[in-house]
Amino acid sequence: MNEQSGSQFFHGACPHDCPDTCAMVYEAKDGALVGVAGNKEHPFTRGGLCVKLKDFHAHHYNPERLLYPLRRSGPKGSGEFERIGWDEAIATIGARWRNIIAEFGSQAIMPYSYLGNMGLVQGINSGDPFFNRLGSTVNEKTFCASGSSTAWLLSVGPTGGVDPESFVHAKYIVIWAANSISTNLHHWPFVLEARRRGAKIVVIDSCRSRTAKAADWHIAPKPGSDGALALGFINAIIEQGLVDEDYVGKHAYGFEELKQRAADFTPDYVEGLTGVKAADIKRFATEFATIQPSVIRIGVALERSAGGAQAIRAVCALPALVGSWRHVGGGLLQMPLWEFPIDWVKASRPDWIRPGTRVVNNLKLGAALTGGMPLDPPIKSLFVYCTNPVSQAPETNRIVEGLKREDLFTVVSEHFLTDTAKYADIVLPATMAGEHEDMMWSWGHFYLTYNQKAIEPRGECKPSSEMWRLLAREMGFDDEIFSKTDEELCAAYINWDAPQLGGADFAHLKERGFLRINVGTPDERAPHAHGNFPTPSGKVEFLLHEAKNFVAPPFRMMYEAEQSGEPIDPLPGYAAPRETPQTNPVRAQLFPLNIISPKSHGFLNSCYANEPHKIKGQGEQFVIINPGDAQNRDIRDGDPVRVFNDRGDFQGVARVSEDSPLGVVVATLGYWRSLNRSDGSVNCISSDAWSGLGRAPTFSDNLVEVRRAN
Ligand SMILES: Nc1nc2c(c(=O)[nH]1)N[C@H]1C(S)=C(S)[C@@H](COP(=O)(O)OP(=O)(O)OC[C@H]3O[C@@H](n4cnc5c(=O)[nH]c(N)nc54)[C@H](O)[C@@H]3O)O[C@H]1N2
Ligand SMILES: Nc1nc2c(c(=O)[nH]1)N[C@H]1C(S)=C(S)[C@@H](COP(=O)(O)OP(=O)(O)OC[C@H]3O[C@@H](n4cnc5c(=O)[nH]c(N)nc54)[C@H](O)[C@@H]3O)O[C@H]1N2
Ligand code: SF4
Ligand SMILES: [Mo]
Repeated sequence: MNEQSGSQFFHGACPHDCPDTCAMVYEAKDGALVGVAGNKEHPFTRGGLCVKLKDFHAHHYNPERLLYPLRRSGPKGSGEFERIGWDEAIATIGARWRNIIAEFGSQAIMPYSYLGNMGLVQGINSGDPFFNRLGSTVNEKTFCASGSSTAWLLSVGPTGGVDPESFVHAKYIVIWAANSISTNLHHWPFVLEARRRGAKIVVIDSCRSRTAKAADWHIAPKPGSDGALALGFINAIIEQGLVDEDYVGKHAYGFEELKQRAADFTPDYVEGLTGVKAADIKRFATEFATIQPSVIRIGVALERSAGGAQAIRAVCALPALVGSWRHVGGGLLQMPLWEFPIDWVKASRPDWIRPGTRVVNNLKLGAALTGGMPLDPPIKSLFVYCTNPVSQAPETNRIVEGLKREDLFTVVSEHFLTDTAKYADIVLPATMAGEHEDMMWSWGHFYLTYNQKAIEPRGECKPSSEMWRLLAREMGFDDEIFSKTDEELCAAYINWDAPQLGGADFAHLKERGFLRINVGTPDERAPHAHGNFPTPSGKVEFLLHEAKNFVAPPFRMMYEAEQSGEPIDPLPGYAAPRETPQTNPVRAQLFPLNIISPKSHGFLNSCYANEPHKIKGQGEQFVIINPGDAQNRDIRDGDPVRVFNDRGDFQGVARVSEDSPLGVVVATLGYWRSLNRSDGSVNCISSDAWSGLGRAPTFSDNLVEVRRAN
């Protein structure tokens, strides 16, 4: 904290589920948060904040913010609540839970959380110790990156891969199913710096995103066809004699088997599956192999179809085949998180889970609440924190149906009365980042970031940590973790003795606000120049032995990989999407268009999507449709349209544009259904089916029809 002109300055860390995890500086004056800026000293985020967070201080004072605990006073979903005190709220929850436990057992209670706050102390897994101690159902969290993480761990092991800062050294940069300019903004300058030094930028995206428009080459495969495309690249690399045989011989396992698998995926055959021209497949193979260092940034959207993670396994083979890993800036970037010295066991207490406790996945919430899966006992209480499933989870209409159940006791901890919180019986007001202490890891760079409390909480908001302490006391838990201060928790969840910290301590982090973990500098890091893959064979594994499906940490429960799944394909491969005109012509007669629902530029998932100035910047819910598809349906630019399938519908405004290829519509994510034209948003049409590996979502694997709305 520094003082200057009556202001005090504090270290901040953006709490959101964003790979950038910006280091911020809070400015407080007379006890109020009056400003926020990026921390200029941070080598990755370099002082800039995105459009979503640039007025983050004002977000704390949003007039709609929840400031007091509430109890429902009208029908579920009506939004009618009365103010109560914390004591009463906690006592009410305790009384209801004791009754539920007596009648149904503790597994009738289910927590439900996600990365609305990524902090170790206040975020996604902050409630794990409490709920594991309680004996509740375990909530498996696979909204994002579980497919790519599973593929990554199977192929290359828990390595951080290429440092995103090392991209400046690359000469051929492939951004595959990521819209970096919107979703990974602070990585983009490193990509542009590489271009200044002569690099070519290739974006592989099913629509013409902002990032695709800024690239040197946009390759547009049909949604969910990426596995075929990657196998086509492998085929073309092998057939054109571009394999780095020395590297493959020494550091890859299963080349002959992969070669056989890829043999069928000739460029002509792949053109038919993906829509990408055979000549382009060959050209990409040549450029990727010969313009070194070549590097691939794997976007999360790559996993969002039936064959998502299988496709990522194929992508993971590419840099090894051509020896990209030999070079600084060459190879692959999924997420650096794997090298962070975090003590997930302390942070989540998996050892407290009673043997045989059931697991319910985030994506199946609708089914779980409405009898769509066998659950004995049924879920009688749901505790939602750091997530907004009515906007973000698939099969939303079923979730709403479940949340309306009179016998379900729902508690939601929130900043706002979201589309989910509206259905709560008890609402608990949570602090925002300027009001509490926290420790952030990152899935987009190699820095730990520390967030100081800059001001007292507004109203009666409390940090998650304090909420768990109060609930623990109510339920009679006196374990040590429930009496630690936030500062003690921040310190306890990091392995300070780990070599990645190079002797740095918490005091050092608190002083500077961020800390680079010790993984080699961006100008010298080439982690797999000589192999050293942290896999069972020590090599890149194209071929696996007896591998079982599993859900990768950290997103399952932040600590443990479940290995008990079904056997999987030992090789990377192409698993076709479930819902396309080619793979499901019967369904496509009713619903002929593929929809993709990427992130909105102006919202962070559903955060900020209730703020009028943010909605103004982002525009109301729109549906991008190709002129050919629009014409067939008599839809003109600006027309209100209804998008639907048998799972539900939502309305938006048509944007007729070539940015969507023929047969594909794009509607970005995050809009609140209560603020949309109709009571619906894009996840009303999304399937809750898992991708084949890692139980990832299939948001890019859905057929819909679009009609003009009146
Ligand atoms: N502005 C903003 N930034 C964010 C977020 C946000 O909501 N808003 N959310 C954060 C979170 S939680 C995450 S996970 C990341 C995600 O960030 P990204 O990985 O960038 O994910 P998306 O924006 O969903 O999709 C990226 C691109 O993939 C394309 N795409 C979709 N399906 C397919 C497909 O099957 N194949 C191919 N090749 N392309 C496809 C989309 O058209 C889109 O342009 O962003 C984070 N950053
Ligand atoms: N169709 C479609 N659906 C998708 C995706 C997609 O691309 N397409 N992307 C998926 C992905 S990648 C993700 S990560 C998920 C994200 O889904 P969510 O994690 O549900 O995303 P958010 O909208 O950020 O929800 C966070 C909520 O937590 C609240 N919150 C923030 N901080 C705190 C806190 O400290 N305490 C408490 N109690 N609450 C807090 C916010 O107010 C907000 O309402 O969505 C998934 N859904
Ligand atoms: S949302 Fe991402 S880019 Fe924006 S401030 Fe937070 S970490 Fe930085
Ligand atoms: Mo995500």
